[in-house]
Amino acid sequence: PFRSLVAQPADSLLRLIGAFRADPRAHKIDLGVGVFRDDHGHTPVMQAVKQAEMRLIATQDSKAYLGPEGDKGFVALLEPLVFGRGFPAERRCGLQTPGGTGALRLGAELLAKAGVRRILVGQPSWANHAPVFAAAGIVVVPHAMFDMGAQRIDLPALRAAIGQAEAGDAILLHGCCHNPTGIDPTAEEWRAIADAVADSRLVPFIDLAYQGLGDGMEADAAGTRMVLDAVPFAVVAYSCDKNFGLYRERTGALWATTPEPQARDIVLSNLLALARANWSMPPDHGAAAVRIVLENEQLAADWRGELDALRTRLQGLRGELAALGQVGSVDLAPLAQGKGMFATLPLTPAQIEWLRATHGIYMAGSGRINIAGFAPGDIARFGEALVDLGRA
Ligand code: PLP
Ligand code: TYF
Repeated sequence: PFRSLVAQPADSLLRLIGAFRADPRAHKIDLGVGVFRDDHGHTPVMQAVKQAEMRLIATQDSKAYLGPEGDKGFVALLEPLVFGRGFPAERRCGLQTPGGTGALRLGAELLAKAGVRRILVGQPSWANHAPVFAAAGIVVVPHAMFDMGAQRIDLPALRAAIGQAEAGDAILLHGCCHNPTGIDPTAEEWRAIADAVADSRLVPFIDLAYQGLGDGMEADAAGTRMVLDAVPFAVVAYSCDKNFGLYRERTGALWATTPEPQARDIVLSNLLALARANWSMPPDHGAAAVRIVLENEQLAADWRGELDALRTRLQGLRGELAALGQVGSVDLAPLAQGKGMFATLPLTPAQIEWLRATHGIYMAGSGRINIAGFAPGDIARFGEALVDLGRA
C-alpha cells in the first residue's frame, strides 16, 4: 500500500536549519526557525528551569502513569497566568498537552467533534496552523487582517471576515507576538475584535505560544482575557516551549471555556477521550519542571527575571532595526512597534534568495525574520545588505 503514497515536502523552516549549517561562510546570519537565541546565537536552558529539573531528578520517586490530563498542578499553576484572577474557575477546564501543537490539534478535534466545520485564519499565519486544522477535519477559511505596508492590523478587513462568517464558526486568534508578522492588536483593536466575535457568535480559538515575549506576562494575556470574557465558548492552546525555553520537551496545555459547569464537565470528558486516542498521556518532564518553577517563589522570580531578559533583548534588537529606518525598498521603522520574535519584511522570493546567496542571510521564504537571530554587529550588516539589495 505504501507505493500509493506521494512524497511530501519537508517543512521549509526546518529545511533551512540544514542549509544554514552547511554554509561555510563565517558571517552568515540565521534568521530562520523561531527559537530564542542569545548574543552568541545559542539557545540556552533557563537557569530556573535547570534548577527545577535537578530538583525533579532528585525527588521524583516514580514514573508511573499520571493519566491523560497530565500534570494537574502544572495546569492549575498556569491558569492565573493565562486567565487572570477574575475568570470563574467553574467556567473552564484544562489539561496538559504535548506542546502547543498538541494543544492545537486537540482543540481542533474538540471543535470538530462538537460540529464546528470551519475556522477563520487571518493570513499570513504560522505555517503549521492550516495542516493541523485540516488534519482534524476542519475547513480553514483564510482572510486578510494585516496592512503589511504600515505594519498594522487591518481592522476593517478583519471585521469584514467576521461579518461574513456563520454563527458557530471558529476563528483563530494569536494571543500575542503574532507569528509570522509580530503585529498584535492594540487594546482598542482587541476590544473591537472581542465584541465582533461575540456579536457574530463565533468560537474563538486562541493560540498563546509566546506569553511574556511581547510586553510581559500580564500584558501579553490582556487580549486573550478580553476575548474569553466576551464569549460563552472558547478554546485556548498554550505553549511553554518559548517562555520556559523547553522547546524539545514539548510542554503545553489546552483549555476550553463553557457558560456553565455541566457543559464544562462534558467537554473535559471529551478532551480526555480525544487525548487517549492521540497520545494516551502527555510527556511529563517539561510540565513537571514548569510546575516546580511556578510553585517555588524563588524559582518563579528567577524565571521571570530570565524571561524579562529575553524580552529586553528582543526589544533592544527591534529598536536597533527600527533606527535604520528606510533601507533600500524596506522601511524598518515600524518594527519598533512589533511584538515578540518575528517580523515579516516585504521581500520577494527572489530577493530572499539573493540575500541568502550573496550575504549569507537566511530568512524564511515568506520574508519572516527571527529577530533573536541577530548577534551584536549583525544589524549593521543586515542594513548594508538591504541597501545592496536595493541596488541589485
Ligand atoms: N503556535 C505558534 C504560533 C507557534 O509559533 C508555535 C511554534 O512552535 C506553536 C504554536 C507550537 O508550539 P510548540 O513548539 O509548543 O508545539
Ligand atoms: O515558526 C517557527 O519557526 C516556530 C518553530 O514545523 C517551528 O514555531 C517551526 C516549524 C515547525 C515547528 C516549529
